Amino acid sequence: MSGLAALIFDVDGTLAETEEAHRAAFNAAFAAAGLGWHWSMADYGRLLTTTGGKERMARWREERGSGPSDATIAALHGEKTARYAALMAGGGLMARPGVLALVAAGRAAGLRLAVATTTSPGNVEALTQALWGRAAGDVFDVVAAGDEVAAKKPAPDVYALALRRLGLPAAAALAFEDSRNGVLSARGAGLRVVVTPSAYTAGEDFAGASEVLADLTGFDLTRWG
Ligand code: XBP
Ligand code: MG
Repeated sequence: MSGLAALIFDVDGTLAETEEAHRAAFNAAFAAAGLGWHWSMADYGRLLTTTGGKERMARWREERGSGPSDATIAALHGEKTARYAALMAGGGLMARPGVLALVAAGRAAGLRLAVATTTSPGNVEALTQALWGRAAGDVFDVVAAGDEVAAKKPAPDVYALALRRLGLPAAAALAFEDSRNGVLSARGAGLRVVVTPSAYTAGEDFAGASEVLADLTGFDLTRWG
């Protein structure tokens, strides 16, 4: 794997099936605020095409024709994030198959490891604690997350930021994604991307992906020089 120097992972849906925890946290925050909003799985599946929790709430407001201000949405999102962290800390979350082994294999092979995600740095921290029992900075060399970029996926910004922080050209890295928006983002930054569709993204169009796999079990890094 001479030319490959880094692996860049999406978080939600790729490292673990987290979207049901996100949905539960959103609904709990809505209920606590007495907002009268509730997202079913069908609602959430549709809304997920809008990346970012605040942006997703704003879309729901627009679709309903009225709702809370942007400032209230930001506060609700803070409440949702706290509830999500508590759910992660409660235990029970599993990495998707092959993820822990691939991260360990990448480390052993001397590759640098990064995250490029739409969710917040705090949620990445909660997830690495849940999956590895370690801080995000211990598991990953670089974390590029959420509102650090102006435009979220499918824009290439978050992958471009991860590459900048790694100090590597796109050709030296491989991205791992679960969604069409993620593929568009990674490809926009010039990266090759492997897709493992998740519960909510199965059936999406992954055109542009180098490979689409059921999961990362037995993923062979030596094929990706
Ligand atoms: C994940 C997202 C996120 C999460 C919620 O996209 O879109 O918005 O659903 O996280 P990706 P926040 O896997 O492509 O990064 O509420 O923290 O935004
Ligand atoms: Mg994802």
